[in-house]
Amino acid sequence: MSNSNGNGNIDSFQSTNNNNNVTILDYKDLLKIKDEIFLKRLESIKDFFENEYGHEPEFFVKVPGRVNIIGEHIDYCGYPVLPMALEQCILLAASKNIEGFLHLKNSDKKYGNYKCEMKSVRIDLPSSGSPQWYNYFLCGIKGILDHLNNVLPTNFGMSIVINGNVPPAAGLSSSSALVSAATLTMAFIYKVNLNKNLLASIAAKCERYIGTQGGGMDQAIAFLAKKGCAQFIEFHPELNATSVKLPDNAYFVVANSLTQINKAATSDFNERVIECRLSCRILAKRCNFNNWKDITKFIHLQNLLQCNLYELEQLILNELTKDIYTIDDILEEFNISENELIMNFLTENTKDMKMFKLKQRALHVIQESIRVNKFRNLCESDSLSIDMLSQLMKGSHNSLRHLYECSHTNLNKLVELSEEVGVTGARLTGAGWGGCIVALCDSPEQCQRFIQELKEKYYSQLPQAKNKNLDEVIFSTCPQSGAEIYLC
Ligand code: ADP
Ligand code: NG1
Repeated sequence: MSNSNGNGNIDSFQSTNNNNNVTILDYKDLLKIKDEIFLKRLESIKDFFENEYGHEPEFFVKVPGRVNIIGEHIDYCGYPVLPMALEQCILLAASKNIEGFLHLKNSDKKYGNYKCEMKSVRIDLPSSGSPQWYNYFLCGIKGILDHLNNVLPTNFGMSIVINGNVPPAAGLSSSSALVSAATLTMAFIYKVNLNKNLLASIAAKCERYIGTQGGGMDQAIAFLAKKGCAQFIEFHPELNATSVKLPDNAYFVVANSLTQINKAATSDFNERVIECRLSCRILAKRCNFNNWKDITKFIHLQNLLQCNLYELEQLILNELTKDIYTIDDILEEFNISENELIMNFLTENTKDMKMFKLKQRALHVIQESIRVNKFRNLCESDSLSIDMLSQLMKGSHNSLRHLYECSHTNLNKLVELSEEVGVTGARLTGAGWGGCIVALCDSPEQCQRFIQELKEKYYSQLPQAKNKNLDEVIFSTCPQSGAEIYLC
């Protein structure tokens, strides 16, 4: 059982890549540094690729999923978050082709083949339900095409095989791992600068083609993760990741509630983003900023006000007094027409919103940001205890449950069971409304006991858990490295 720094499984390899570019390794070097399971997985993708396309791939791309330790639903408000990369990742094998086609094949048959001309890549989203899986890949392609102003060499195509083991739609960022893998593959083939910050920003922007207004945490950790450390990721004034060493006696467990939720299939995620933007604009207007319409992120407002998070919290309590804001309240507040509200303030899938819980959402964002700062400071202090970190994680879950209303009965059940068996630091991770919790244990023994208890008390009662390999559903984890390229 590895602790939060991954000790016990440290590989001696040190990347020679000392700039901020994605690491590129020779396939043969991997034999020295990766474990057998990983190498077997690569071999089988290579075989699959050769069977499908009749030749070897030119390179592989690896992009990890992530678990967010603390700092939920605040990245799109501009505030820092604290995730770490998982071992579970998207792996793909790729080569150029000269027919000008994009061929996508997935080793998991539930994701059917896809083919299109590279010059006519289009993301067609359904009017309801989840997007087709390949659209996430197309987002990455469009991201690089946008970056290159759509200049594409003629007869340029790509043949790809994808293999992923990040549990999908579970808050562990399988979608961003896929989008980021596509972005990196395109960037590598097109000889775009492989700067990690640049690629993370492109991937964050282009994933919004899928319809959700994410904040960039997932793509940032996908590229900027470092083995052995969590990352404190800031988005302002620019994207920046600082390694945070987690305590030696911290052991993180991820437990999947097995309630799946595809963010792009419902309006819940975007509704929260909209509520945050509206709260921010109301506060900006009340503080007499003429450009209030453009002030949509709390961090921007905070910088303009030159205040601290506690002062911003007080401003919210003073100004956003209603529990529920109606459309009429918003129109009156901004002195705009309903048409302008729909056109300029709402998104396609939030245009029918009738009620807005502005105070609750704003309070969550500011209080969660305070918790992130406390968590990071504790990790760097001598007076740290696992209990103090646990209290912050518990506070985060309660806020997500009651103020942000993005939890789920099964997530709450997992958190309550955790507490019952003595693990107080447990919270939903990722977007919520289903998916996983992350829990903090203080020893390998507690970790093992905890996993066992949840197997008995939660999974044994859950119909969805039947016939599942529970080791993939509940597991301990420690920080892994970010995106890499392996040359064949
Ligand atoms: P998450 O929280 O995991 O990012 P999302 O709902 O945003 O969840 O995205 C999940 C979607 O990403 C899946 O429904 C599927 O379309 C796509 N996806 C994830 N993993 C894979 C994979 N291995 N192969 C193909 N598509 C995948
Ligand atoms: P996941 O858990 O991958 O659905 C989403 C957003 C993040 C962040 C979290 C909540 C995307 C791609 N990801 O993550 O940016 O806002 O929710 O903290 O939209």
